[in-house]
Amino acid sequence: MATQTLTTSANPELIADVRLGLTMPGQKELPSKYLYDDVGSKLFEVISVLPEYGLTRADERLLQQHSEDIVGRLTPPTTVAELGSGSGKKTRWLLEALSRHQNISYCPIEISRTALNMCKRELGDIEAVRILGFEREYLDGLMEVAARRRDGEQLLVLFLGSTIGNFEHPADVKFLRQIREALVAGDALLLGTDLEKPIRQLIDAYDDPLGVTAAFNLNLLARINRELDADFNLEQFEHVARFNQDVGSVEMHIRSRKKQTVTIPAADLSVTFAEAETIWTESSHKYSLPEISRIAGNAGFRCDAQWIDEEWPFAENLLIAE
Ligand code: AVJ
Repeated sequence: MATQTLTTSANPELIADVRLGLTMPGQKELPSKYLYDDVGSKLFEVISVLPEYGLTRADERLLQQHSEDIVGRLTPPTTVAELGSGSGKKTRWLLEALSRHQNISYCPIEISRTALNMCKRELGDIEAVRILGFEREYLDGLMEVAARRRDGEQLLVLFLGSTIGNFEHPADVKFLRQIREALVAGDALLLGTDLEKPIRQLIDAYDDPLGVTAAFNLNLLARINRELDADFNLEQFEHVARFNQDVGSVEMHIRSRKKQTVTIPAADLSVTFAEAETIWTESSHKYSLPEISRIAGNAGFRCDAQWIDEEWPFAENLLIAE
């Protein structure tokens, strides 16, 4: 017989965001950051090796091929701060290139302790790199790293994997500006951005035939069941990926297969869904090259150099704070 474990200390921020998002008049929504609990993070790792999803491999290829070039444009001594440590795999190339020229500190900033530990294990063997993890929200962590900076030291902020694309415009510019405010002129931001590509290819990438992305998306409901004791019946919801032409983003939604009511006791909430009504769970923006220069400029950076993957259009952008 299945047993249910009730969580005694539910995350108050999750509760507040669930209440806000599921009682919105019109389009219901949930913040995409909640896709990444332990299950979701593992599912994303699987997504990143699917043949249909080329984004992560493009990011890794660019960093592997161009790390020396990228590092050559910096002005040492450099301290590296990474927003979202990920698995640490693609950061290795950069850290190895940097550490051929200098001793460096690497400060991964990550709200998940599991991810932080994984990254320390993955990168802990590189000589001349000192790892200092921050279990913080991105901007809080970045401000702390910036506060510890020594005179004459340059900060290199890594924001890879096109996570910037998950910020709905103009929130992307706002976030870049907040990064800029933590920096001083001459500091650098290496920003990974997924680029425009044919819609068919994008839909395959976000609605893969194995159903991994569907599981990744629906895990958000499973998580709310686990953590807030809700009773979402996952069989009565389905994953949807669509391209929103107006904004140039792939959107993930969760669609209710029928009219139904769900209760979420820890949020003291009961929510009714109409048949085919959706919860919007993520946008993933696909950038054009002029757009990248524009948002960088609006946030107080100039684009110093750009490396582009031809196989899966993706750009690494080296932005310098002005
Ligand atoms: C983590 C930002 C790279 O927007 O493509 C993958 C997450 N969502 N499949 C993206 C994601 C659905 C993702 N990034």
